[in-house]
Amino acid sequence: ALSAGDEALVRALWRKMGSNVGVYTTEALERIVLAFPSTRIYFAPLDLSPGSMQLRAHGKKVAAALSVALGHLDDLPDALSALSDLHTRQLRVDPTSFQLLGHCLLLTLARHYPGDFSPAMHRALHRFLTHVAWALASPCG
Ligand code: ZNH
Repeated sequence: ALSAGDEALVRALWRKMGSNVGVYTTEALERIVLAFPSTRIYFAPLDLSPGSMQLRAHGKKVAAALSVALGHLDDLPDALSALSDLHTRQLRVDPTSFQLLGHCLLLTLARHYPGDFSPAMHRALHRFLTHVAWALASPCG
């Protein structure tokens, strides 16, 4: 699991973002499909133009899942089991794409919160996102 210090840093940034988590998650999605076009294949049914309603709606869902994950760091696989099923069995998202999304989210947050983005915050967020990706990418049951 994350260290208490890592968890505290992530929680502090989450509080600061408040209702903007979905805005930044959407920005990360806009970035992933532009910077890494190979990931577009997963999102084929969605309108991927910047600012699209579908992308924003999807960003909000991903943000909500990340917030749930933050509240369940001790039982992530359980808390995310339905989503893990979706990502492994149905969507078959490859591990690299999870890393790329994490990268895009880190970059987005660093741009919006430069003053908060110490190396320790970088590490804490990276660990958090790695844990979530791991829980989502491991088949359950
Ligand atoms: Zn994912 C979906 C989350 C990653 C792709 N997702 C989804 C959802 C959610 C999520 C919540 C919704 C579900 C329902 O509706 O039920 N994801 C998530 C998270 C993460 C992710 C948290 C991490 C961090 N994804 C991912 C990646 C990819 C994806 C990496 C690729 C690249 N997803 C996806 C898709 C979908 C999803 C494609 C479906 C969409 C639609 O709508 O169709």
